[in-house]
Amino acid sequence: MSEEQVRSLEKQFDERIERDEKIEPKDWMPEKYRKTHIRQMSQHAHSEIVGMLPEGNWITRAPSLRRKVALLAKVQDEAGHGLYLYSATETLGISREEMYEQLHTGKAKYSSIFNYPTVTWADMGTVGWLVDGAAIINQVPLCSTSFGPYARAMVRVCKEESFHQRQGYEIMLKLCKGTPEQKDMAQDALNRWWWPSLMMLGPTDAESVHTEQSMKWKLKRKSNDELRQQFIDQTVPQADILGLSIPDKDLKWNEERQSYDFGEINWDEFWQVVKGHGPMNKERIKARVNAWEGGEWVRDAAMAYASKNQERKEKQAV
Ligand code: FAQ
Repeated sequence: MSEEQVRSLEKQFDERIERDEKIEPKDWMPEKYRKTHIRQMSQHAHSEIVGMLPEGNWITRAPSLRRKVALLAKVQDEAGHGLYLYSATETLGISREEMYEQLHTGKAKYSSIFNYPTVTWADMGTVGWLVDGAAIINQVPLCSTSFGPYARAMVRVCKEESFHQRQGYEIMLKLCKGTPEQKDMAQDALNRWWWPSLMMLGPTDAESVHTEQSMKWKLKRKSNDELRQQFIDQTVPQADILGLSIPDKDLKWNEERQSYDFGEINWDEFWQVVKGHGPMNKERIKARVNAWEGGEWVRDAAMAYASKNQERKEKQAV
């Protein structure tokens, strides 16, 4: 293809983005657009799958049958989100095996938040309340992202995340209305998860290398800092209802901005976690690699079954 033809295709592509048209897998797209989507969407899929681990840890220890059923359903939903997202990413020409390989070798990232341990039952409440709360704020704008399969997957994901957030908040409400020990447990969980939840929304806009281009392509519809502010403004009143205090001495309502001012985020901690040195990074990857290796016989059996079926069909057709 000549340079002139590429320029003309790029122009048509930019115009489609401008008109808010969805880009579909078989449409022409710039190579960078394809690669950026593979990066973000596969990282998103990995986050959902790795995100099952901190909560999976509590399924056998949930304090009642009702809690167990709800947690089990939530973790299953996360598996489903991962699978939609892997399928949507495959439409861009990368295989699932390649994506897994990138996760297992550390080439692809997944959300920093899942590298923290879930040490008490209150962590299940806090993960639902804060982590799913932040995930919804990040993902609702993705329902109108420019790449069709990603945008459509996000609609269902967001509905389910909303249930997840409410089940987490309900656990917190119950603990906060319980004994002083239960309330302390809830406060302790909030103290540990608050800052990592703010970090989850990504580096500051000044440090974010992808935001500018991703906003132009309408992959991202809001910047990391905008989402973080929205998350804080939404969550502080919820903490007030619970009677819990946000562990930030600089948190203050700003009348002029009609938003909360907040304290300095420890970005060194964030980058350490992103680079693989968080409290649970090694365990998380080990669990995924073990699941992949341990599942080899299942994949082999499924392939053998599929090829036997195919042979049978071919014989019947003769
Ligand atoms: N952790 O230039 P930016 C969930 C990386 S799903 C690790 O700002 P971008 C559901 C970033 O990749 C949670 N790395 O990047 C659930 C880039 O590195 P790269 C996941 C991070 O893409 C709930 C570099 O830093 N959600 O929670 C993080 O424009 C409960 C520079 O950053 C999504 O994936 C981080 N937190 O903005 C499941 C949503 N932040 O790739 C279970 C879709 C940034 O060049 C239980 N993704 N980095 O090597 C997004 O919206 C965006 O990708 C951002 C980052 C906002 C995460």
